[in-house]
Amino acid sequence: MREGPAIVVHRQDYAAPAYWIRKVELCFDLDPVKTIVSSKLHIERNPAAEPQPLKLHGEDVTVLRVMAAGESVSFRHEDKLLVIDNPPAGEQFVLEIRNTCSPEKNTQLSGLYTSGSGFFTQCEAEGFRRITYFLDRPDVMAVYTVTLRADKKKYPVLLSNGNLVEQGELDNGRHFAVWHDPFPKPSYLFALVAADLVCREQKIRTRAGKEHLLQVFVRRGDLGKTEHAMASLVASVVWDEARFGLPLDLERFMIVAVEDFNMGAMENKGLNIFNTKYVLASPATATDVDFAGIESVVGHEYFHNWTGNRITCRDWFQLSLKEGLTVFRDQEFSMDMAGAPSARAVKRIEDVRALRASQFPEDAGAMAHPVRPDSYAAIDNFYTPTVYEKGAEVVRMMQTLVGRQGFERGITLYFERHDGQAVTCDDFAQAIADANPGSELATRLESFKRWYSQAGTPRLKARGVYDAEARRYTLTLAQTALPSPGQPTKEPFVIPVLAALLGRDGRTLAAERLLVLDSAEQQFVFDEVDAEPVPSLLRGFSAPVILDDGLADAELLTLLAHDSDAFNRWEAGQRLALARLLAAVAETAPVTLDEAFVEAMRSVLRDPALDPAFKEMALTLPSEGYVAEQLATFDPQRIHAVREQFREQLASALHADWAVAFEANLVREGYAPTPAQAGRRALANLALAMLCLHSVRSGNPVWPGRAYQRVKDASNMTDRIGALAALVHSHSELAEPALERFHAIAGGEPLVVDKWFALQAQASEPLGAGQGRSFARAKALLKHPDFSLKNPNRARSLIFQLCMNNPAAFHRADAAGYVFWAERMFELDAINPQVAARLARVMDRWTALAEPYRSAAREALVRVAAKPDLSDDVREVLGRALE
Ligand code: TYR
Repeated sequence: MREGPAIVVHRQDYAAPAYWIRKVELCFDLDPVKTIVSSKLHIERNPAAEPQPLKLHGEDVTVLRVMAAGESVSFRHEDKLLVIDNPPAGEQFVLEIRNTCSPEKNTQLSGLYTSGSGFFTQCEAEGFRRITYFLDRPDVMAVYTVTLRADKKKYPVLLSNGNLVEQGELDNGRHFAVWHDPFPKPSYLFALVAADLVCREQKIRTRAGKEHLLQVFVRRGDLGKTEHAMASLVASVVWDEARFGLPLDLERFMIVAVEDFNMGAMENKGLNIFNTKYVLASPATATDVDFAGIESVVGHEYFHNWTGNRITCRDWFQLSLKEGLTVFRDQEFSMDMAGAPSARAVKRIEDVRALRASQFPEDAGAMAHPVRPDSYAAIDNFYTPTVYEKGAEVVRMMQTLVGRQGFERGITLYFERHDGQAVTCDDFAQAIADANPGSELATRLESFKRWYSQAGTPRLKARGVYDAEARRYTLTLAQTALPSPGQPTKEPFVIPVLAALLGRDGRTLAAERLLVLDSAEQQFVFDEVDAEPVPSLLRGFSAPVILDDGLADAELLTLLAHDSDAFNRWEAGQRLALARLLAAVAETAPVTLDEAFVEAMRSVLRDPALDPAFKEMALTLPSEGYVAEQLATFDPQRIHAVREQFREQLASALHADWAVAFEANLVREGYAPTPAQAGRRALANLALAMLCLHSVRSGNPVWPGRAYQRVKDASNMTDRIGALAALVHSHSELAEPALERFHAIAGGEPLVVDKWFALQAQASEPLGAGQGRSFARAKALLKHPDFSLKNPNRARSLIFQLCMNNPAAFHRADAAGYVFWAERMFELDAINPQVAARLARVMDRWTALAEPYRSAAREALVRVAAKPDLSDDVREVLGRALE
């Protein structure tokens, strides 16, 4: 924390480092109160740079001694830098530093910290400087040798990156281990672990015939929950080699689970460190969604070994180079693992739904930034849905433009050119284009790259005209992009539009083809079209845009019933629902669903040919957040009231069908987290929620009774929490006893207790009498003995769920939600600025709130922003919000 304005870093100011560090020898004497770090840095001048002082980054570390070329050297501190004005002459020299840090005091969880009784590190993006002084930037890559010393009894397991070269006993009950990582890496990929852990191991042979050791380390007692993580790791190794020809390059690959962690997981070379949430799973403790999350995060971190570690980022503005690409890869992996085409489609729908829920609002709010940002005050604020999920869409568009094989050729060329280097997003796009000369991408690469430089979600308008005589359909596509912070005007994007034409009866009139819009407006002609068609555009969500195709209800109903593209089929249903929600919110229509819509939903629910997972998604109304997103000014209470009333109507109109769906989708075979079983459980849970909703309104005790039984007796967590949610959201009298029961069954298991908090924080706010009950409950939970602000998972499960995922409980006319938020901001920022800055983001769209919310939100923002010693992280977010 610093007085005065934060330092803003600009992408254009990038300069290669004046010094390189080629080799690092690190030695740790681990102690929670005071750890001693000795480092020996083999430094080389960059001959291309002007002679200048050596400036090393450091934060919250205490220097004991600095020696250069074997002699003590004078140094000074300049802000957070350690400056050596006169480093030894010559091209190369050795610098030795001894310093201390305090892992126990490190509540930020960046750098070296303690969690439970162990030591763990998190160095991305700028955590290494919190361990020792260093050139802590990703383009400085070195070979590391690391010695760890610690008490043997307390910390029997000592791990770092690479290969174990030596271990042994020391005096006073201490022991040591020496690790060597042969691959040069940036400091953000360094990791160490010292703790009392146990591990699951497995050997795997890659195609070259080499054997590798895979290990998953967890706390004693958690070993039984590591099977799925290990299976996911094995699958990831196999998949990356099969799909992209990228084999495991290490003798040993380790995953370590830790309870206190700011994010999901971290790809440290050979030593991934994971939030327990993405490692530990058993049918009794984890839901189907958790199992799928583990598969995708294990995949994500493993795939980083090539896309991120072997080729890394030149600077942090290029973050999407590794994250966008690696999200794309983990999405493809999960799709391939899902197998059946319908299961792949379900995964795509989930990904798009997540993009729209988090990235679209970001792109429309105060923190909007390009996939490759131009400036930042705190880089931690840019681990965003834009860099990750929109970045993945940009990579996906490249694949669409060059084809799947062309994309694989592009990846091969990328590694031929850049393996071992720190590069830019431009380098990546260039390699994909160069491997595909003459392709739709290569011919317009410069304009395509606007996806990296321009923020905001483009709007795509599509209108078609059919000429019956000429049997010709002419489609006009036009794009516009709204201004975003610092970008008043935009150049046209290159938008790949996968399109097909359907007849009103559902037959195909024109097979799918790729249209590429690369100017403000263009026409595309379809010949030999037999009848007036219904266009199915942007199939599979082929570009991250907002589509306005002007289709009428009748046409959307055709797509919902017949489109061979499952994504557009789902989308048609969502559009029908959204139109009704928006009309009712604006009070241009009564809050009553029309027959046509209800019957369409009934057909979906009854259709034996549709996947249960698809049905569940098609029958779930667009979220309150997504509805708010469509409006220039929104009233969260009104949106909640309308959506709840629609849900009640669907619950009662389809009552008998829900009962059939519930019974028909009960899974009687043994639990497996497969897409097929998960889909059935999801639909059964939705059905149960609807049945409870209807029962509570109609005073019928049967379904709540069944739900309560399920909370007690379910054989897996998905069913148990599904039943609990059905009771809580329907405000059943059985909700309280069921919550108590659930807490008792949880038996203190942290990840299950998190779910218990999260569900209550998300509890639907009742309409009319009882309104405010959910907020009051969440607030009271702050005092629950199981609650802690220091553990990020726990803080997120209560506070973030309330502020982000329960709009009607949070946005209150009496401003109590905003007061709650402001208080938590103060508390959290003092503990963990990264987590606090994420909480600050709930206010991103405050300017779009209707009164009285808008003024009250502003007041809370101003109050927090006025605090003098805020972290740079929080100040940057609030500063942008109030700009
Ligand atoms: N690089 C990590 C990923 O796989 C994300 C991460 C970033 C983790 C910063 C921790 C952290 O502090 O996405």
